[in-house]
Amino acid sequence: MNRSENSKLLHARASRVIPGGVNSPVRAFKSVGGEPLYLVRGKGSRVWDADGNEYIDYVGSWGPLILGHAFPTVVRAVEEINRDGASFGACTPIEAELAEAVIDAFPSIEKIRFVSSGTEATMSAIRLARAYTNRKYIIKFEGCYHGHADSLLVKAGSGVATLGIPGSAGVLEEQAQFTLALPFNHQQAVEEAFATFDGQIACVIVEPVVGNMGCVPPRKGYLEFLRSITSKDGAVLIFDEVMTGFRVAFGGVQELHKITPDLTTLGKIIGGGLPVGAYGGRAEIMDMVAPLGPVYQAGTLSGNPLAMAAGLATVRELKNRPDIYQQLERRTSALVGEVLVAAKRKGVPLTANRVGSMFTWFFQPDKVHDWDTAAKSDTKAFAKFHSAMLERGVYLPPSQYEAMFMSAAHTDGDLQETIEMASQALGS
Ligand code: KE4
Repeated sequence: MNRSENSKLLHARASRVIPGGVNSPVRAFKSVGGEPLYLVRGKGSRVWDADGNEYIDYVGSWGPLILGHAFPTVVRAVEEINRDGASFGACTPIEAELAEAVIDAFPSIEKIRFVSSGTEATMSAIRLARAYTNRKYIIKFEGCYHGHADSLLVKAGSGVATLGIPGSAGVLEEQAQFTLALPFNHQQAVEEAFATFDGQIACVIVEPVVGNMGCVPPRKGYLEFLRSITSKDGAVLIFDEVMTGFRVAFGGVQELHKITPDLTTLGKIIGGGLPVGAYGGRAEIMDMVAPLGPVYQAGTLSGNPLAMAAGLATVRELKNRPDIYQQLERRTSALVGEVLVAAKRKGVPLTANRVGSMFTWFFQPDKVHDWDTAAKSDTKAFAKFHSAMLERGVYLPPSQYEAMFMSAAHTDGDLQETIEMASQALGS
């Protein structure tokens, strides 16, 4: 049994002064039960908690740490730039350096604006799309998460292509009604929405490979369909690559599928573990953003030197070591496949989706291709697996509906250990 006294004490203290003791809900372990971990150190593929327990980490801070924890080049870059001041709220040379490095990887991006979170990125991209098209309605997909902006915390209405309803307390019906929440991977629902709201849809925002209902790839032809129907109608196509950017490929999903979205949102890896988000795309659209144009968006710490340095060091490392992606592909494919074999041997219904080094094991017998199928998963079985793996020193995301991540720091030894622990956990 892992020791957890210190984590418990720390959580009691935090819970007195922070809602739920957490600064982001998923960290509270509500969907897997038990007490949240309090992590004190990470190095490479490993993290340690306040009780000294060591884990192989497959959360990786929810995606940013593709190089692993405390990657020396990233640590050094932040230390060095910090010595000259952490923030100025003024222009600094490093912002254009990171902008150029990101644009180099994403040809669809002609201009980019840095913000401090993925939420800010998607919220700004939606505002920009509405201004550019002078239209009100937006389309998002059930099971996709784009951060917590009001217009994106919206659930599907009663029928397909009906007005959205608030997905959170505090979101107004008046706001939700302009968001259509459609099933992912279903072309007909999108065709109906564009027919019903012909010429009124400002944008479609999509996680081109979904991470937030667990990993769910697009069906063959689906992204091409979204590109075609938005181009025909004059709606803006936004690829939310906050999670997939530099993750599934150096140039994200748009590189894998050779699709050019109008706008792209990024985050996570481009901050290398520090707070960075970004939105970018065609100059014709981006030039509408203040101070050039009428769309206002701002941020005290946007383009912050520390965050830019961490992101630039990370992106440059990935650029200089393209072998990383082949290595991640090989290792992640082996891990996901071996655990499926172990589950079959133990008679545990398990399927998986994987794109590159992001993946999810779904505790059910059927393939998952949208929210309705994802929601059939046995979350209790996942919770048991999660705690059995924690007991065995493997830290998985505390929710069936999250993607797991392999980093370049994970070794073949880590994989063998994880497969062995999973085999035991599935049998327990
Ligand atoms: P942030 O505001 O959390 O930086 O980014 C929001 C966001 C936008 N788009 C996508 C595709 C995302 O995955 C996210 C955030 N991802 C979650 C993990 N699934 C963040 C973890 C959390 O909420 O604590």
